[in-house]
Amino acid sequence: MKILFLLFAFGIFTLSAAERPNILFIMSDDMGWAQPGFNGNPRELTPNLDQLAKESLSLTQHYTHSVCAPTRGAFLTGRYAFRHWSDWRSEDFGKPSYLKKLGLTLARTADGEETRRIHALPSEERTIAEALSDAGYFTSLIGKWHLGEWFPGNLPMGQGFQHQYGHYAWGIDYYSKTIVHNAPARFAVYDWHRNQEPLQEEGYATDLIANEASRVISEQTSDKPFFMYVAFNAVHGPLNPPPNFKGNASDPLAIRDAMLANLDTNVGKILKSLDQKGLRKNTLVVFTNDNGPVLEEMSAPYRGTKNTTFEGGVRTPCLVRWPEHTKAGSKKDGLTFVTDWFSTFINVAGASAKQELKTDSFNMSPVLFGDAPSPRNEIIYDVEGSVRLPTIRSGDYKLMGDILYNIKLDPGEKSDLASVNPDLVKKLKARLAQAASERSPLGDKPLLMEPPLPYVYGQAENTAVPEWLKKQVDAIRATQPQSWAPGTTPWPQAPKGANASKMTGGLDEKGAGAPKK
Ligand SMILES: [Ca+2]
Repeated sequence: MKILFLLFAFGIFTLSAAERPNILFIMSDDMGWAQPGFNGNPRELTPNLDQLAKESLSLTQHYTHSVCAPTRGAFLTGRYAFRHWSDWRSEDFGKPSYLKKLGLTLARTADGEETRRIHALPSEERTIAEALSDAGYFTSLIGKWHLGEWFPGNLPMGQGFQHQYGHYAWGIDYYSKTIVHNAPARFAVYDWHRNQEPLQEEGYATDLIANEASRVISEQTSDKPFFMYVAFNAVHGPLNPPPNFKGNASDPLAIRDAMLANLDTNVGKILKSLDQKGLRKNTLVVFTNDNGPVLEEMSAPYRGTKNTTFEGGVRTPCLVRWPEHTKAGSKKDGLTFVTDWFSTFINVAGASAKQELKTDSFNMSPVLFGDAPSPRNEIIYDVEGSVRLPTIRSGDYKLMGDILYNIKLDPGEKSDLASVNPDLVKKLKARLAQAASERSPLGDKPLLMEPPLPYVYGQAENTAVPEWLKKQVDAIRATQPQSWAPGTTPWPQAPKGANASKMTGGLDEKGAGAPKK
């Protein structure tokens, strides 16, 4: 009684876990609209996701930005990527073709070595992990971060996550846990961590991410609700076949299918661990993906790929399950954007919506858990100053650069209506220009990654590199190309125009593969 009184007196009384839902947000990487069975893939690669779809509300117009980092920054802050410059990825600041678009050149250390300027989600941003942490949630990030890989304030535990597991940068070799390069340096860097310490583990990244999520779920106690953000690296490249792969190892499509099936198995594993803990009823589960696929056929019936703002690049599968709140097997087609989870999670968690920074987030609870229509009528995907085409959705229309589509009547984006709707084009361009004017200055970017080629990401982690890690990274670097033809790089050039950088089935990042024993 006395303790209760004290808790009330200090205003720190929190609702029990039984009254506020746990939140499990699972995001896959580079999965196309057409890849899961519940969106029509006939090859039965995703039985667990298909089962989840049967139990969930499915959002058919859920959108994200068109690449990894912008979507992740928008999700965590409830703010469009351009507001915090997350429309530029950290690695872009080590690539001359990207830097040129900002009027910058490669930076050099005091010793004259070319290196990367540090770019990350600013620590001044209020993340959903910080908001939910303040509201008494246990917060964990398991998987990919991609919002800064160097300074502690830009790493997950500097941005509100109490537990961290996985990798910081854009991708990971699923076996060796290295990233293939640290642009402008062309050699591999180790990128696998638990609670921001280098972690030596054998196994396949997708399996390990699910194991960690299941373990953390199994350790939850009933006095505290949890927010778990599981960001799978699958099905992003490199094309590393999972351990049980029995297909043709020289067929990239067979490997992609196997990676998807493995992702599905692992989503099933996490959902099962919720059930085993008796947490299904009181857990809000969201499954979505960060951006379109690398191959256009995986976007069907939509046009475009990752890196484009065609529907195939930005319309993502989205399942929402909260028993007794969402209707199993139902669909809703109102506009939703990845930023909306910010206000929605704050609402269901009873967290504070107060903050100084402007959000671009709608609380979708009345839409998801009731009959309200979506309050969202507009999505700003990219504005001037981004590396991609300025693009806005407004009602049924979408303006991409100078091209105008009616998405409702022409979801496949075949008929450019710009010439017959000059007034609307003018109005939407003015809206985009106004939004772009709200972009904060980029700043001088004086902070550099030093050394230019660390052994491991995380500045603090790289100051005391364990021997096993050095040995492992040196062995991989010895297998990497030591020289490059002039003008060529191991990474793609900055995208240009509406079609950006189309890929074919065989082209993708090459990983180091399983460590040789
Ligand atoms: Ca991605």
